[in-house]
Amino acid sequence: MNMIRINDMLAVGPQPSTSEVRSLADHGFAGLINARPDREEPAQPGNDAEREAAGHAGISYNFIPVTMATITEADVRAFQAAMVDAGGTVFAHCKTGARALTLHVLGEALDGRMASVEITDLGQRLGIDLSAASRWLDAHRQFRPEVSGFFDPRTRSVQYVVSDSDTRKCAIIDPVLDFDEKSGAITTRSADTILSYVAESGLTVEWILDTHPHADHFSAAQYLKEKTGAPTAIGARVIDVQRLWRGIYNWPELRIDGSQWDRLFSDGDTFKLGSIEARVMLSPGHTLASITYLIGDAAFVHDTIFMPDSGTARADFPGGDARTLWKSIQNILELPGGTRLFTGHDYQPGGRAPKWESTVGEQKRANAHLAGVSEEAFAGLREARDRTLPMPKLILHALQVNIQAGRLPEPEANGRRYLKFPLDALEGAAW
Ligand SMILES: N[C@@H](CCC(=O)N[C@@H](CS)C(=O)NCC(=O)O)C(=O)O
Ligand SMILES: [Fe+2]
Repeated sequence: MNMIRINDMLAVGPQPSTSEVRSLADHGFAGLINARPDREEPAQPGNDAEREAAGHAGISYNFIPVTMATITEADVRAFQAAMVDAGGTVFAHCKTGARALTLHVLGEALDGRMASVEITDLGQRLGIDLSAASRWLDAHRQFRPEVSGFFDPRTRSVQYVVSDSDTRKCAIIDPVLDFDEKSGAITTRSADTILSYVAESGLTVEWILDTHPHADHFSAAQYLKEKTGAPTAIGARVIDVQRLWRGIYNWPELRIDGSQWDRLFSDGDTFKLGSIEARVMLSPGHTLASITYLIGDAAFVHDTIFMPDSGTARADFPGGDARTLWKSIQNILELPGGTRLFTGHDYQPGGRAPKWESTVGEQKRANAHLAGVSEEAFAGLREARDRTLPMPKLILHALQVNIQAGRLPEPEANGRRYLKFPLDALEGAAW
């Protein structure tokens, strides 16, 4: 049989006959992958005949029909799963073997085991045209940013660095400025960890983004802007949040025009992260100003949806609303099923290790507050739960800093900075 051995686990080749499929086990194969759509040629045995012949030979069989122009990441992952499923050496074929090998090398590249140049070399060495794989990877990179999450155990916030591997440009999303409320001490440890990662990875910071004015921690946006020179941004409705909290803090001097940020994003606004297209979706409900950043296939949803076992964010802060949150979540769940969702907090239900990445598909299937739940039921559940939640311990500390883009209050004559709290201004006291 005509085949090319790629490694211990894989050989690829052109279309085998059904009798050749039957003999695969005798040649030491444990599985067959058919990557060829039916009816490409009249003489082709086709899926049913191959499945039957593989069954006869007692080897695993997987049908992953692809054309070079339409290979998706799901196809690549299915190919990897089929290799695991076989539990031994696999023969993968299409018409010539090129598509089968393309599926394999794309999986290797996605998992960081092969670089583009190694794919080209391999193709040349084997005389198989793998140029489609290189083109696929280029297009994929523009669609699929690298995302690193930095979990802050103190506030259980997740901060992100999202980067374009092509241009090495990155955005920092929702960075935390550390604050110890017991002593009033501030450090920049979390933000400095992010800066070290950025430097070690050879990245340039192009954006410092906040998804909303946080109620549980200080934003490190201003500190990072001073360190990197990159522009800061938040949702344009932050102006409404500023107006609301100017009243609560009795703070007439506060500018409520959003001018503390370099850019204010409205629903549907687009921008570039390196070569990757990014789009802003308005996602109010948790706060008036919440937005989702959709960067390639990665949506930074912050406090809308948490991990599926955690459900959703609360909607009872000033300006919050459960039904508005429901609508924002529905917009997010209308994104393609494979869209990666990166949440802003993980409260680690049951004490499990922190997690922050899911997909639209997983959330639709399994979110504890959403799967099989109507808007009515969600609003009831959310409002009932919110009545039981005490206010975040830093809400009064954090908002006065965060509605100023993470600027601390100006020092007084003695050089010290002071926060100011209203008494009896918020509901939700937990005695
Ligand atoms: N115990 C935390 C609560 C923080 C909190 O309320 N987090 C918001 C997001 S900013 C939330 O949605 N929490 C959901 C929940 O606690 O179930 C604190 O005091 O900081
Ligand atoms: Fe929040």
